Amino acid sequence: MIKLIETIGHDRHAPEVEYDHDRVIPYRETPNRAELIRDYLLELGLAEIFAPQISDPSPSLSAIHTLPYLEALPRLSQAASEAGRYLYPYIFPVRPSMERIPDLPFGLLGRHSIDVGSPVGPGTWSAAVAAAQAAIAAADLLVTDPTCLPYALCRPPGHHSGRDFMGGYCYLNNAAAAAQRLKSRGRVAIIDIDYHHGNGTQDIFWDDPDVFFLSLHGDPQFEYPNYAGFSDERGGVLAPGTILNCPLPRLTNADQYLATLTRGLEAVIRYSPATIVVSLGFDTYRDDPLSSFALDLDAFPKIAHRIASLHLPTLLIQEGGYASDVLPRLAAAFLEGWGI
Ligand code: OKP
Ligand code: ZN
Repeated sequence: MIKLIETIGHDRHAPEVEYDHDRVIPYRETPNRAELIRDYLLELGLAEIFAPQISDPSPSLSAIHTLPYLEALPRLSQAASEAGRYLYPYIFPVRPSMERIPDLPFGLLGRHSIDVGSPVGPGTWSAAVAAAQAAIAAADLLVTDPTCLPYALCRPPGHHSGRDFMGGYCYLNNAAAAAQRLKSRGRVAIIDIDYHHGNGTQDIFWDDPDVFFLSLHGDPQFEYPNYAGFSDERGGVLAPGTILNCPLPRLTNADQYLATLTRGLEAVIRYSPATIVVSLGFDTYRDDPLSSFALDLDAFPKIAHRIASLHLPTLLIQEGGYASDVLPRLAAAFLEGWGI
């Protein structure tokens, strides 16, 4: 039985707008994403809610994020609460000559942001921590029962958040927190099937030989996050070959996607991990507002079935997926393909 783990209080993080170049548009990473998926899976009887014991996330978080970053986020939420609005970065101190951080509400924000897609509001820190806690609880559940399939409905998502940065709707890296927790059981492989490259996860485990990272995504030549996700990024000197990036072209269809996934999973098998973390995004769907792929609903059970065929203890971490009307059906199709 699939065990759904919700993010307690995720709706305290709900920015209203995001920037799309010269436009201000409604923020796409909305609270109802998680609610729609939960309601539909429960209605179909595909999953049951698991309410974990609340555990201290600090050991996992301080292993994957830097201390200055972990101190900056709650301070920024505090500053947002005093300002009574969401704070958006607009100055990025990318040069060494801009090291000094001004004592202003947004002073830390540009330093720890890669883009303008992760505004910080009064409830952002607590929601991000709760999402990481859900991911960590999923890992603990998997350790207790390696045959169950924990599914953490993390909100906000995490895979664009690196050791010391937020970006692309992400603040704390939920999948990395789960993987970090699972390392006590042996080598971990993270399989990132969100439409966007998991640059944050790659950043965190770049030099870690105990975590393998496989990502299939829109080619950074044309797609966010643009500055990472190329196939020649294979891991640092301490962990060469532990990253496998599979950038894919626009209009990638199910056959092309599944063929690439199969090759990627062969590399996962060669790595022989003890456990699997899936960064599960549904934005590969052809009608997703952020997607350029051509995957239809039928592709999702097949994707799930291939990953399930590894026959390894696995947990699921929710990342993206923005076609809210089909999102519940995409999640159900994925779980049905898993065959539980
Ligand atoms: C988060 B996840 C370009 C907007 C790009 C960033 C997308 C973040 C996706 N106009 N926005 O991987 O689903
Ligand atoms: Zn995505």
